[in-house]
Amino acid sequence: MTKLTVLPALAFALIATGASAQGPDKEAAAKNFKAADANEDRKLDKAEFRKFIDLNADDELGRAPMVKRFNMYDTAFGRLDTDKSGYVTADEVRAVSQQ
Ligand SMILES: [Ca+2]
Ligand SMILES: [Ca+2]
Repeated sequence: MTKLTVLPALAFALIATGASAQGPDKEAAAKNFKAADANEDRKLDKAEFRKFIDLNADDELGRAPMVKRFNMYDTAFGRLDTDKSGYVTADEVRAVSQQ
C-alpha cells in the first residue's frame, strides 16, 4: 500500500495519456468532460473534475480508476491545471495527454 503513494505523478501522467490514447477513449473522455461540466462553461472546477475522473473511471479510461481508488483527485487536478487558474479546460487535458 505505501509503495503506491509514491506514484501520483506517474499515475497522473498515465490517466491523461490513457484517456487520449485511442479514438474511442478520446471520444468517451470528451463526452465525460461535457457531462462533468455542470455549469457548461467548458472548464472544470475541482468538484466537476472529480466527477470527470469518476466518469472516466466508470469507463475504465486510462488510469482514472486508479486516481479514483487512491483518491488522487487533487494531484491530478494540480497537474492538469497547468496555468493554475483553478480550472481545468479541455485544452489542458489535451496538452497534458500529449506529453
Ligand atoms: Ca464548469
Ligand atoms: Ca487552468
